[in-house]
Formats: sequence, C-alpha cells, structure tokens
Amino acid sequence: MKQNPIPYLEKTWRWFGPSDPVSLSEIRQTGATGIVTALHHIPNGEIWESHEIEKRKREIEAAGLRWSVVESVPVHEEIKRRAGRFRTYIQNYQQTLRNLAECDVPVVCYNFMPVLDWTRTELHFPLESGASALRFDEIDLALFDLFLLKRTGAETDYSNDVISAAEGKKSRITDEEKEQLTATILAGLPGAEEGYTTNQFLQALSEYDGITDNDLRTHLKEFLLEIAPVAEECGVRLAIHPDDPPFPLFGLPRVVSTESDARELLDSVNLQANGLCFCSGSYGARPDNDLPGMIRRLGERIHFIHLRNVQLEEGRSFHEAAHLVGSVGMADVMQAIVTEQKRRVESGRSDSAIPMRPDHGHRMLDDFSRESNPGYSLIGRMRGLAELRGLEMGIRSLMTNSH
Ligand code: DNO
Repeated sequence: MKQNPIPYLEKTWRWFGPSDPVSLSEIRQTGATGIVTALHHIPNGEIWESHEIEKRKREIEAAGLRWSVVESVPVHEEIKRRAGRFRTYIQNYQQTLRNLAECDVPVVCYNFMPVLDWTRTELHFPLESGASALRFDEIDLALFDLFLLKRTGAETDYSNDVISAAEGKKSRITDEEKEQLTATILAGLPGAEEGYTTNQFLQALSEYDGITDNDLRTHLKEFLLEIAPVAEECGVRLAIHPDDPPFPLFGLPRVVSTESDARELLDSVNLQANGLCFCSGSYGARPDNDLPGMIRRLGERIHFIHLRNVQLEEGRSFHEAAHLVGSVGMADVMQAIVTEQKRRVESGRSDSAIPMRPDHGHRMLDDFSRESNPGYSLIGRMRGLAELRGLEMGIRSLMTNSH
C-alpha cells in the first residue's frame, strides 16, 4: 500500500507586527510561508476582537503569507497569581480563543512565567566569527539581583562561589555597564509585553511572596481546566512555551522547565488541545533535559516548535550558538520530530506539518547596519532557517530511503 508522504514542517517566522523592522515582504524572501505574531497593541488581559484579528490576518495574507501561530496571547499576572480580576481575565482569554478560531488562526502559544518573560544578561555578546549573540551569565544575574536590585533574601539563592564572583565583578564594571545590565534584564525583551523600573520590578516580585511552585502549578492547572476545553471545542491548539531559562530566577516560582513539568501539565487536562511549544533552546539550557526523548514521549501534543541552539558554559551560563552547533544535538532533535510527523501521518492526523520557526539568530553581516529586535535579526535568522531546512530535508530523505 502506498503511504502518504510525510509533509515538511511548516516554516514560520516571528513578526512583531507593523513596527517590526523586518517587513512581511522581506520575510517572504526568506522561504518562510507562515507568520507567527500577536496583537501587541492590545493590553494584557483584554479581548482580541474578531475585527482586529481579521485586519491583521488580511495584512499578512496580502503579503502572500499565512497567520499560522499566535505568539503569544499573554496570560495576565492576576491569572498566574489567581488574584484580583483573574476571573474576568480568564473569560476574556476564552473569548479571544473563540475569536481566533473563528478567524482560522489555529495555534496559540503562551507562557506561564511570572513577572518576566525570557531573560538574558547580554544582548551583544561578540562571537569569534564577528557576529554577535544573546547570552545569559549567572554571575551577572547574581550581581544585578544582589547589588543593584538588592532584593531581600537574594543571597540564599546563590552559591558562595557565585556570590563572591559577583562581588568581584561589581567592583570591576563601570556605572554605565551596571545600567546596561539593569536595562537588559528589566526593559523587556521582544515579545515580553511588560518592562519595569527597578522599583516596579521589586513591587511585581513582592506580589509573588508566599506563592510557591506548587501554588503556581495549581494556578496553571486551574487555568488549563478553564481554557483547554474551550480551545478543544473551537479547534484551537494551545502550546505552552517553557521557562526561559529553565530554572528559578529572583526567587519566583517556575513550573515549566523539565519533562516532568510538561508531562504533569499535559496530564492535568488530558485534551489534545492542551499542548506544548517545544523550544529546543529553552529546554536545552538544562543538560538534564533529554530533548529527543522528550519529543518521542511528549510528541503527540507538540503543536509548535522553536528551533534554537545554546552553548552551555560554566554553571548555569550559556550563550546562543548557531542553530546547528552548540550543546543541543540538532540532528537528533530533528530526527525525533520527523519520526513524530511520520506517526501522525500513519494515524491519520491532519496536523503533521507542525509549524516550526528558527528561534532567534545571531546579528551578522547586514544585520549590523539596520535596526533589529534583540535575537530577531533578519540575516541571522535566515541562516538558521536555511540550515534547519537543509537538515530536515537530509534527515527525511535518509529516513524515507531506509524504510
Ligand atoms: C523569546 C520567545 C518568548 C516566547 C514567549 C511565549 O524569544 O520565545 O518570548 O514568545 O515566552 O509566550
């Protein structure tokens, strides 16, 4: 019997809307066919009205592209804390999902990280090649937390070695470098809808006083119990993004960092719509996460994929490596993904062309002569997309010919 061919992953590209320095017509030339975007102008917690969604969708389609994934419908902090107006915000979230379904936008990515979305300490880490990368340095994070933010109790979160390294570094760096570090951590990286001053940040952290990992886990479960059935019914797939980086920061609870976290949240609401965004760079920043194994075991609920590499450094530090080099074995990851696609085809699922985007990219070549959002350069990401596309094609062809 002739098998249906395994479709290619849907190549997508994150676009931050009309203010993104990378335009839709440029994206079209990269080879991506799908757009990953959000209605960034709508305040967190409010309903995305259908006419707003339609308008953005038409704009994307006019450029010959398709709106494949929403990244993200942000989860209001009051939902994460189950405080204040959280019930209204959950109802609004449900309505937004219905409106997106009505407009045929099929996948919604979101995260459940308190206060900060993704966190880095350096945006222009120079690489030997002359390109630059994003970096997370645990000593710099401790320096900021202990000596610039001066968070009460921060010293209990770091080892003595890290504290003394941070102390030493504090006396070596300039005031300007300290300001730069503060801005990098607090100003909000692209996609994080919030930015903070130091005082606002301390205030936001204090609102989580007494909220443990277990509490946050329960809040996530309660949220999923309310939104996943709506998503299932209207035909939208939810994809939770893991914590980036995947370990606790600033004493905040963290609940989506490991395979067992992911398994638990999938099991807590056992519906196909309750799924994952598999981010190789986020999960990959922990050496104890077995990425291909996670794809094999959790794959049927992976609705969206971010492919990115990290070079692990000492302790918890890492920088973003080129997509095919670094600590993440990208070929093994890709092979596990194609295997999952094959399984979907064999079981007759209609979502085998899983949307994938090259996550982040170095700043390189002409990226230096134009503005770009940190991590979201044009040429660096296009290099990533091209390499990943080639890797996928090679693996697919080897797998097809060996069966
Ligand atoms: C960073 C992104 C994150 C991601 C959100 C999803 O580059 O991967 O900002 O979009 O955490 O909600």
